[in-house]
Amino acid sequence: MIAIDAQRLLGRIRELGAVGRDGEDRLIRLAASDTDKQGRDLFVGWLRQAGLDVAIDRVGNIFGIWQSPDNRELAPLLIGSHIDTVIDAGIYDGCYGVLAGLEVIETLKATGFSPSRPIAVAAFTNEEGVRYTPDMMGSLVHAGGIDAETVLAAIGTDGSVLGQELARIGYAGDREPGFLKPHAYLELHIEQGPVLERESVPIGAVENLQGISWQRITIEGVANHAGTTPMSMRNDAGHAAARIITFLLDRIKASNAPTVATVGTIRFEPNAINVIPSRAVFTIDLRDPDEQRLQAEEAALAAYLEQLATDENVTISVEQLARFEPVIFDLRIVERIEAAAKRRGLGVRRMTSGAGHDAQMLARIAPAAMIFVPSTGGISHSPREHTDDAELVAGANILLDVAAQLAK
Ligand code: HGY
Ligand code: MN
Ligand code: MN
Repeated sequence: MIAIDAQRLLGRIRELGAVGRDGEDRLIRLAASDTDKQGRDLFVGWLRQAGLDVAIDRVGNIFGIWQSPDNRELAPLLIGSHIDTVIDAGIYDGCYGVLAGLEVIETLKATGFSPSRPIAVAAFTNEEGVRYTPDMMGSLVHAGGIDAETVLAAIGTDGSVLGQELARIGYAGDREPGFLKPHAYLELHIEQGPVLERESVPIGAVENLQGISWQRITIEGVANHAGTTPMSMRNDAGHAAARIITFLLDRIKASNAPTVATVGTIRFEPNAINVIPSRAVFTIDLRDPDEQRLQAEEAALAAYLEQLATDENVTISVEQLARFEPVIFDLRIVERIEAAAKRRGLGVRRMTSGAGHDAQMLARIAPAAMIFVPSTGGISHSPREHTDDAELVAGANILLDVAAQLAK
């Protein structure tokens, strides 16, 4: 059985993982930032070295395409993920799947494999959604779920405009988003959760992905003196925020459902020790594999906000930053992943993805599925993110096997 070049893949993961570190050695490559440019430039250099046709679309999605005169008319097999990161990230999230896609193409080329259709690897813009929302932005445009103009006008948490930033870093490409209509889509990714490691299973055949709801809550109160204002006379945006967060997280913790809720960002204004906050702004990340249950939790939160506004004498506004329903992946591809693992003597199990991925957007326009490999300690979105080399190589070989079948 052919196999990928393990040292080349592992070396590139580490080389890309060294790009975009700050003074405290934290890995930060937020979408369309200078450090994102550094990562993009490195990846495009590898695409060109591999002799692929490089195409960049108007929202900065990067494609490396292996095609020949006699197959370029056919819809390509697309393998992708992302190389933008969160703040203080690990080196595997997204990057592993993009570099493994390139590795698969280079391995197939080197072994004289002649695909019946083109094979392309993609690095999608702004999968993480940390600087600009929604997340999975570039793949959502590619899938026709949002138009390019809306995305290019997106305002970042730093007040920047995505389209201007892409132009500034040289990745406002000329191809029309969605120009590449995939025959099928594969994404290899670290699990970013505890399941595979806990069960000592090296390969996950991902059959579905949970629904995601991102909201920004803004609470308007009245600034006043912390010492002289009686508790009964306060319009305290800070206390209201604390009550909402406690309501939501206690409620989700008490439910026996797989629902998860996270408040990852919060700020007070004027943010002074002796001033009752006049404003509180925070985000809620709510997820559930069941759409009805996700809607029920959103409704329960909305009802609580309404009642709390009266209780605390504040005004509360909600902005929906992202909302994606759960996705079911293509069963035939899931079965190919399972069969490929068994052929290589690797344990495999079907599973749900807790994290969002570009695959959930590509699934709108092509048969798609994902392959997971274990995350040590189930940790991700952290510098402690880790997957053993042997597990990384095993996952890439499964990607190779399934890609070769789909491209035959
Ligand atoms: O938020 C997510 O699940 C993904 O990492 N963007
Ligand atoms: Mn990812
Ligand atoms: Mn991520």
